[in-house]
Amino acid sequence: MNQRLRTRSDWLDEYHQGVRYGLLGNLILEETSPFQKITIFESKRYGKALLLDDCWMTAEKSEKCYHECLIHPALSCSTQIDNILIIGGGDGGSARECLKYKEVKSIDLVEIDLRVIELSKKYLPTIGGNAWSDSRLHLQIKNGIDWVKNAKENSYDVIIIDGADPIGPSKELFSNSFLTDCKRILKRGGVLATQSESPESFRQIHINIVKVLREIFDYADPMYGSVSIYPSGLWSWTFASMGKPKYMNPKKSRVNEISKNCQIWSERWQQGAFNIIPAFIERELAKT
Ligand code: SPD
Repeated sequence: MNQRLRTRSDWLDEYHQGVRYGLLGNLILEETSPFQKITIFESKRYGKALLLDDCWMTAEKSEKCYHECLIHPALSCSTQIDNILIIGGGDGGSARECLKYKEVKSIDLVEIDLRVIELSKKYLPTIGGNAWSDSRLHLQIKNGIDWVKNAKENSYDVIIIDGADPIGPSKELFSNSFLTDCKRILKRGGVLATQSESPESFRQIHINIVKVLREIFDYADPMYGSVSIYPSGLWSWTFASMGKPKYMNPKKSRVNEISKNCQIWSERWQQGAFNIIPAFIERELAKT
């Protein structure tokens, strides 16, 4: 029998600008929370996966390509890493990566949608792993925009923004006002890290967020890597800091502490990932 035809009905696709990005597998669950549509899908290639509003968020066997890249340039480089704020990140992967560092004393994980946490714990338990039971992790089921607005000045050493694409509840996470509040609550010497979409399939959004961060912070630079389940496969994370580009120089002791436990991230990988900025993006960012 023709294998391609036989399995056709089991494809789940994210549609974006006339292109579809799909995985073969079985639908496990679909529900609508007060905030968004949530889907759990068991894919043959990458294991169980989470989609929000029909967009791929994470999958058991590809999540490290995303979470390691978002977390380690910030945590290996920030002056201190005692107090961390994660906005979003309800699947637990970002918290798990932060908790690899003994220096981390406390993480506030502010997730707007409790169902994302509940379903991630139930269907994707390997992504959060031991983070869910680590006493350093404090779950706050709240709106991240309000949390940042109300937080005291200089309250966090590192801020991680692990949101979805800028539609639905994540739209504000790309705004000037939210990111200005983030700067206010970030300690000097600290690093802000955000997922910043694809320079190919979300080109203008990508350019805009780097420009906005450069207006607010003294330094902001995008870093590039591959997340095969996301539109185009080419993804970016952007890091920002004051005084100097703190995120460029990992501390040796922290590199030694975590690098054996990483699949993608290493000091060498990080250096290359900042340097592979596409030429047209560099030119766009240079324009005022
Ligand atoms: N297009 C997908 C962008 C999603 C970024 N966040 C994923 C959440 C993983 N913790």
